[in-house]
Order: sequence, then structure tokens, then C-alpha cells
Amino acid sequence: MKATRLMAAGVLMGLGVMAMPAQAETVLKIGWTNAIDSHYGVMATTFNDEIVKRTDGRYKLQYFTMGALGGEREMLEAVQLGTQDMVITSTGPVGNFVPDTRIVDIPYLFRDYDHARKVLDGPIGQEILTKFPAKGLVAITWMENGFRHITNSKRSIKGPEDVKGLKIRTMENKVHMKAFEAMGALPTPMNMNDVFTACQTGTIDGQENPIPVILSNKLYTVQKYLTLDGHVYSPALLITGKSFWDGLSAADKTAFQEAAKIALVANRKKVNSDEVDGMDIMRKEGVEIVTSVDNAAFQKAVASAYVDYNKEFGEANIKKIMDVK
Ligand code: EAX
Repeated sequence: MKATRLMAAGVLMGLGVMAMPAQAETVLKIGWTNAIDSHYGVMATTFNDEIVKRTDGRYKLQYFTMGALGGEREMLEAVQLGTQDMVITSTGPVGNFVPDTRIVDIPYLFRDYDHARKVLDGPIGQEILTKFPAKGLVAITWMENGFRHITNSKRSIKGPEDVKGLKIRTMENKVHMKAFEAMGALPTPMNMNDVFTACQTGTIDGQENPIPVILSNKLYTVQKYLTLDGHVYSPALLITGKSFWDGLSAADKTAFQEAAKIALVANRKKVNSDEVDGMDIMRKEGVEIVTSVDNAAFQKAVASAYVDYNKEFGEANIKKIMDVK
């Protein structure tokens, strides 16, 4: 009798296991324009580890680094279309999709990292994120690209007068282009994937990016001069498609948001450590670094662009961000 019961239990168990299919695993394609060990890569890998933990492996990320899926604008279009699941991008091209983000691209808007992080994590930054769903996108969290500095192959830039006449690659971002026009440079908008070769061949004289990007894309091997002018703080974003996000259960949405919060800490930590470690790496490669500039002179040089910024964004709105303590 006992054996029969055991047998029966075994069969039921077997059936039971068959009746409960293993939870399907969803693999999400995520792309960015830097390396796996960059400030974006550490965000993606930390985010993945936290999601796998929080969803018992029902979701995991498939990484596409170094612009393998295209430039940031192209990847945003793909996420909007649903042919790519997620993108980590600077705000550079985002303003072409969600115009409300453009205000955070204004040069000299943020005093330092603490100020920028406080604004983006606070009501002003969170309010901007609410504008994404209307455009078919969901910004899961603000992230960080870092303060942007100018590199070039022509001359050491000690003041805005040295920028005059240089062909400087910018992102596809009219706010940034306006600032470089005001300085007398020739702003050349370009997909990040083309920047290294453009520097190498001299198609452009220079470009501007945070230290983590200069390191990750090895731009210091094709740019002789670096000036730590920090003309603009470059936020980044972790973005997915609205239809994917709406399909998640409330519990999974919370899991993704909590995972993103932990990943953001790793992203910001990497930015700060790159800024310290990067100097020696670049000096060893022979890069001539101007470590401090007359900020007031650079701010004066972009004053004419501020006339347009005040008109476009409202002087009070710009001041509100600048006044966050
Ligand atoms: O987001 O395009 C750029 O200069 C960005 O800073 C880079 O792709 C990282």
C-alpha cells in the first residue's frame, strides 16, 4: 500500500512539475555608446544583476555596447518603435524627442555635481520625467554622463578666444550648438560613433565630452589638448518604450525602479572615479591638460546664447534651477 501511495505521489509530483511551466525568461536588448566597463556599462550591469534578483530571473538584459545598435538618436528612435527595448543615452539628442528635457542642457546651469544631482533627483527633474510617456517613452531614471570638457588637436585652449574658428563636434543638440556658435567655434553635430575617426582624420578639430566618455572611447589617443572647462553638465537617462513599461505588473515596475536606483549609485560613483583616474591615463598618453580656466570669461563668451535660452525656457525657470541649494 505504502509503495503505491508513494508511486502515486511521485506521478502527481511529476505531473505537477509538468503542469507548472518554468517562468519564461524575457531578454531585453539595451544599447549605449560607451564600453562595458564605462560609467554607462556599470549602470547596465548593475541594473541587470538587480533585475534578475528581483524578478527571479524572469527578466535579464542583453548588452550592446560602443554604439553597436547605432548612435543615441537612432537608438531612441528604435526604443520608440519597439525594435530595441532600452537605451542609456546622454540628454544630447533627447530634446528632439522630449523638448522639456532641453533646459537641462544649458551651459553653466549647474554649479557642481551635488547641485545637478539634487535638481534631477528632486521635483524639477522628476517633473521632466513625466513628459516622456506622451512621446511613447518611459525614462526609468536620470543618470549621469558628467561635466563636459573640450579636447582638440590644434592648440591648447586657455580661454574662449582659443576656441574661435575651431571645428568642434557637438551632439545633435541645438542648445549646445548655440553656445559654441556664441564662442566663435564651428559646431558640427555628429553621431558619437563617427567622432573617433573624425578626430583621427582631422575632419573635426575637436569635440567636447565628459572624462568617462573621453576615456571609454579612447579619444585621448587622437586629441592632443584637453581643457577642463566644464562648460555644461551632461545628464544621462535610462529609457525604455512605453508599451513595454505599461505591460509590466506593478510589482515588476517597482522591481525595475529599485534596480535602477541602485545602478544609479554605481553610475555616479564611476563618473567621479574616472575624473580622478583619467588624468594620469591621459597625461601618460601625452595629452596636454589645462586644468583650470577663467570660468567668468567662458560664461561671458556664451552670454549671447543666454538671450535665446531665456526666451526659449523662461528666465524664471532657469533661475529656479540655478537657485536650488
Ligand atoms: O552619452 O554623444 C556624446 O557626446 C555623448 O556624451 C556620448 O554618446 C555618451
